[in-house]
Amino acid sequence: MNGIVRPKGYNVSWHSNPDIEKHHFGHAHPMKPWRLTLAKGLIMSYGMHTAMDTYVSRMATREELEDFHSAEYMEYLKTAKVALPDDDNPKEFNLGSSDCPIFEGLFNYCSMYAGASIDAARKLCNEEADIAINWSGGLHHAKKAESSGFCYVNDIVLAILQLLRKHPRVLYIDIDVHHGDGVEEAFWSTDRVMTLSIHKYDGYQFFPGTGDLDRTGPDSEENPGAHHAINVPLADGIDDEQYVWLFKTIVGMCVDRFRPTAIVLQCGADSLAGDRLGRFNVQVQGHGACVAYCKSLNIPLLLVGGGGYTPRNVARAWAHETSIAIGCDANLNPIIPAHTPYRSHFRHDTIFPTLDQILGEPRPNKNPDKKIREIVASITEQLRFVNM
Ligand code: TV7
Ligand code: CA
Ligand code: ZN
Repeated sequence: MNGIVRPKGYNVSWHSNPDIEKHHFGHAHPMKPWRLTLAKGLIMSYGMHTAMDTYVSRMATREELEDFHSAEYMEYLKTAKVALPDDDNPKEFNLGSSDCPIFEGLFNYCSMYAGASIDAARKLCNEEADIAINWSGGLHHAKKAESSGFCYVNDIVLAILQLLRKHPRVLYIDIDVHHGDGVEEAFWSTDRVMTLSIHKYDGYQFFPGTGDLDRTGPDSEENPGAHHAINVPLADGIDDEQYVWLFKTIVGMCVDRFRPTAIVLQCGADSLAGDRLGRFNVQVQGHGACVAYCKSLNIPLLLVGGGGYTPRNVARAWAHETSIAIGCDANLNPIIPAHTPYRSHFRHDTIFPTLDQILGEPRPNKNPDKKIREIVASITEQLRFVNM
């Protein structure tokens, strides 16, 4: 068929649950769990599932959720009554805003995507997988006792806590267009997790408004977390060439200095060109090159999803990245198989839609090369203080 062969001596585990995809945030809300159905359809129509260990994920238990979240917040999340969002009366724990509405089945939705990330992390811990994938996870804004930016439970923090049971050092990398503030905050005071987020930053307006270059960790040198937060603030329109160069350069330096024994990569697809909320001009190729680079490091790797608000592009990116994980990307026919479910969603002005060609007006690039080099210089300086 498409030359999908299970890689020898290399295991990729894929964690998903069709029940997650059925939840709705509300009519106009940009977060559409249904994009996962579209991605899964693409992955399966290429036959990629035959090259992975596939698991239908279970719900995280209350105890597991409370490894990070407060019991009061989890109780409220479980019992909150569905109501129309009201921004003027933000409820307890920031629940019930238009960003974080209380919808039907909310607690089950959260438990399921968290369960999938926890399971995926455990596969890496017991060495049953070299790469573990949960495209329904990556919800990086959730705090200990607060929902934020479409995120209620922080599955990434929960997965990293699992990894830390076995791994001395975990590198967290976040290529979502938004700043990974929840994960950064959770591990702010430890030197066992280094967090690196690349994001759009304009000082105040673009959500969540944090992630400036000089936010590198606690100010006190006595605090082990000092220098272990890395932020790459960018302007609109960054292209593949700049983005991939930055990614490889900075991740390469982090790995050299920090020597992580596990890596978690949040693959938020809202950094792609044409995203409804994003501002960048990254292509499926460039986004995927970040995944390929992490794989090439030969360190246990957890891939999670995240943002992504133009569903056909999200599905393309995550299907392409699944093919990179199992190593069949070079043999894949770029033309989307005729039997792909919802194939018409991928068709625009072409009869034969492809996996890599995404639709989206290029945005003017506001990132001068000089600025990109200055960011690298600043992070090089920061990493001199990290000595493992
Ligand atoms: C990880 N941007 C999450 C990214 C979270 C971004 C925001 C919206 C938005 C919400 C809607 C909606 C929207 C077209 C876009 C300050 C506000 C401004 C709500 C209208 N349309 C991730 C969160 C961000 C909800 N929030 O990183 C219902 O855009 O900027 C804000 C906050 C207050 C609330 N209003 C937006 O990608 C998964 N929200 C339509 C309907
Ligand atoms: Ca990011
Ligand atoms: Zn995002």
